[in-house]
Amino acid sequence: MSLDSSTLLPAVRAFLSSPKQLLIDGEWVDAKDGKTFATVNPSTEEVLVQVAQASAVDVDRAVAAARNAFEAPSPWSQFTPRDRSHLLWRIGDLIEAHADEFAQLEALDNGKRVEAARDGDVATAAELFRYFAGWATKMEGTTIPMSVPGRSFHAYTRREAIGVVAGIVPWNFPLLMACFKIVPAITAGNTVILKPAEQTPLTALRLGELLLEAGLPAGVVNILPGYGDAGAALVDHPGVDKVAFTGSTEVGKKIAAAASVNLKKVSLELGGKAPNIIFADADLDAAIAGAVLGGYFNEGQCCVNGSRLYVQRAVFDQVVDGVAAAARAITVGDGFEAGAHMGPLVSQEQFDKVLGYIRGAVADGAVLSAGSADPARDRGFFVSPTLITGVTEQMAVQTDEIFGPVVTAIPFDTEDEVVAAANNTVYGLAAGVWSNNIGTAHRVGARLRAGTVWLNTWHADDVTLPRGGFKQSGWGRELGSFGLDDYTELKTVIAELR
Ligand code: TXE
Repeated sequence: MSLDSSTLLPAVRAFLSSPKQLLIDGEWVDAKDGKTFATVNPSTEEVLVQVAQASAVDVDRAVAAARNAFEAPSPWSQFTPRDRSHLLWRIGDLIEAHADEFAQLEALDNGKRVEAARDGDVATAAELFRYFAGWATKMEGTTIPMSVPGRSFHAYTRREAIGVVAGIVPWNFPLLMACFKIVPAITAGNTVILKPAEQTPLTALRLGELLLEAGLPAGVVNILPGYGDAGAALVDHPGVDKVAFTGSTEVGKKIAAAASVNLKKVSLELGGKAPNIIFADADLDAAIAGAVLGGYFNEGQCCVNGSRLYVQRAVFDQVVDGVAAAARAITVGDGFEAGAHMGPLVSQEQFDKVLGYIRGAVADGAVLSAGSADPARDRGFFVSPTLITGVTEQMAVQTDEIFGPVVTAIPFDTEDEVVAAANNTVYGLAAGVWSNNIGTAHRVGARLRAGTVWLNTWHADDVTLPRGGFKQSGWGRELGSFGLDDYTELKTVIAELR
């Protein structure tokens, strides 16, 4: 089945044919200056729909709405933890009930396969609401003994909401990244202004409709589609208490610098260049399959993908042949196309960037063991899954985050040598080790400087697990029990018992 309008659910067609506006204070409104921008289907390069484009004045309106919604005696401030818990659960159910619709919108706007969106992004988004629904009633403090001779005290801690949170998200998992910011923030009682990526605003807007349908009070979540200038206006705004950002390390540094002016809280989930290490004693079939999944998942546009493959010399050729054969067997096609395994990259910009890196590697003398430096199709931003050998540690393809279906493979001899090479990067988001020797796997895993380490697996994940980066891959951790910490302030209360 390929894409024509009859493929689309009536609800998706209706959504696309209604105006796409900003969500501020529970109302759908145009941008103050009337500006809109086009969002494009990366499979066809056609404009899907025009979307209202937020600017700094809209940011002012949204921050005022979020502040009002936060401060007592607003309806949101009267929500008990149990009220928040029930609301979160209800939203999870609504997302699940509209899963096919979300999946089609994601396939249109981002390019990924409908099944991948439905079973991955959308299912996880629903689960995220349910997981955090449990935490809303469990944000407990502690009682702490004090020692002051001759006096008596009762001291305890409380975890309280920070206030107005700006969530700025990228385009690789549009709905899911929006939920990564919104869910822990509202679980803790904060209010939110979400800025979706300019490439993929649609599922966040549909989520906004469901949030209102579920009964979230006006102003608790505001949604401002727009470009980086709207994101920067949020970061600069004195009325924003915390910025939660996922995106490039380059923009993450700008955000950290700008937010330091009034010392907003900042959490950052940034780029990665994960090393995937295969020892000769590994289960090679599993390791090859893991290298393929780890390298090409989500069209390679995933910050924890294993883009640097290190293979012990004795099995290097065997692993390279296996990964190359699997890469060649991957067919590209639009997100609705039967039999296609991989969609296009998200945008012209990303397409040009990725092909540029492949061409650069070839010019530097590297070898394409699979894939191509040419577009995989005449139309749309399709890139063939590519495996590059003959690479040196100095080549740009080895040092930079490419964010496309590009994996490099380098042989190694010793454990010390490969650990040094794997850690020789500014990034530290994810890493992986394949070995049937339990000692090797855990020992090397402990030596790798990364926030997530997979042993004999890749992309195994759950909303219960914290994630985040060492080094220039970020600040803070998302999800799991740790995921709430970055959305709360810790207050210490000391009472003298007289
Ligand atoms: O990211 P940006 P881009 C990496 C990946 C990719 C590269 C560029 O390597 O090729 O970044 O992608 C908003 N103040 N990742 O250009 O610019 C922007 O509007 C505030 C890794 O799309 O970082 C969008 O909403 N906000 C990453 C969001 O930031 C600003 C996922 C991300 O955009 C801003 C995506 C500013 N000055 C890209 N400038 C990951 N960690 O998963 C832009 N934005």
